[in-house]
Amino acid sequence: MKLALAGLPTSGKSTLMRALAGRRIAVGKGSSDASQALLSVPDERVDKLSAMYLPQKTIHAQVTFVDPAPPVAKADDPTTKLPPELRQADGLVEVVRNFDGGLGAPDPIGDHQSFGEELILNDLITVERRLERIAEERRRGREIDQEEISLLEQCKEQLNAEKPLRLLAEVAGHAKLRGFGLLTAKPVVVVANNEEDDDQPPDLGPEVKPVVARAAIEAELAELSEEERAEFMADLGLTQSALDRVIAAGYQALDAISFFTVGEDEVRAWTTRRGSLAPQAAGVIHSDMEKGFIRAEVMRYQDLIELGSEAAVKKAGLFKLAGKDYVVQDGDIFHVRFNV
Ligand SMILES: Nc1nc2c(ncn2[C@@H]2O[C@H](COP(=O)(O)OP(=O)(O)OP(=O)(O)O)[C@@H](O)[C@H]2O)c(=O)[nH]1
Ligand SMILES: [Mg+2]
Repeated sequence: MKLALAGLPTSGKSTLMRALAGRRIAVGKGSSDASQALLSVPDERVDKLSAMYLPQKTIHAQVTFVDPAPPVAKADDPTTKLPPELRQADGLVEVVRNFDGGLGAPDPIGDHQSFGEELILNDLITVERRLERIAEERRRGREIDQEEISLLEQCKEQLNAEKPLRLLAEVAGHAKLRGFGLLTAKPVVVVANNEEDDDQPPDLGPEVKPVVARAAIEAELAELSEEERAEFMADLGLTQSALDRVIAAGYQALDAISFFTVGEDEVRAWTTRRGSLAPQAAGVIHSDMEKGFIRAEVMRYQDLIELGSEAAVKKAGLFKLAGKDYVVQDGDIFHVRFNV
């Protein structure tokens, strides 16, 4: 799963990225690329499972953050104002400037609104271009897809009313539109990049609850040793880095769920799309598990914590056998039975 940093120029995306990069899980190719980082998603459930099983390895869910390079905008094409990477992302993390930093008094609500308008305009152009192409195909006597036209028209109406497509989830999430990467259909988390001495969330309108971060401080923290960091944080009166909240909020916004595998060797969180069936989820662990899927034995995280052990969950009759049609739930603990 991939989250792209977005927002107006100089809102602090690259500064936040530098801070996040300090947390990257180093794995192979691209792990030193400053504009991308694979990160561990903080999840108390994983920590509790780990305390119960005392495994050799504990692995949290993972999410990639990218900071696309600022695009070279062409005057005659408004869609070039936004980096193309935003379309490919599963979700957006919109960074809003709420510091002066010599850039002028911040206007977070104004910036948030104008960025929203930019996204809407971008989608409107995508939709209109597609409709024009279909009209062209019709003129040439080609067969056209009425359903796609109807979906696009509904999108157009929504966008013309200056509303994001995520409020029209069934239309925007339709398989026929998925390939367009419509920006306002994507889940979004707003990060307010605050002045160093300010921990209050700015007012961004009634529907937006921003995560407050101070990117400049976080980026400085990221460069310190463990010891220096503790000292610096104490000086600033900080008990926790805001990065945990940024990562967790971004992950939670995605249309994804976490399920777990547990054992003495490893406790691990995995990510799958909401609505995934058991074999698909098993396939996230290993493709052989999907191919040779027989069934999964499933416990609910909550049951395990409340009853204290796997044996107690079994005894209470809360251990389920999940077949190929089982829809995986967030917090399921899985033992997959498969053959190869
Ligand atoms: N005071 C202060 N300055 C910041 C903060 N975050 C970023 N800056 C400064 O603001 C300027 C822009 O920050 P960047 O991180 O480059 O912003 P950006 O969003 O990546 O900008 P573009 O990539 O050009 O769109 C830089 O001079 C940063 O040092 C912050 O939290 N506080
Ligand atoms: Mg930048």
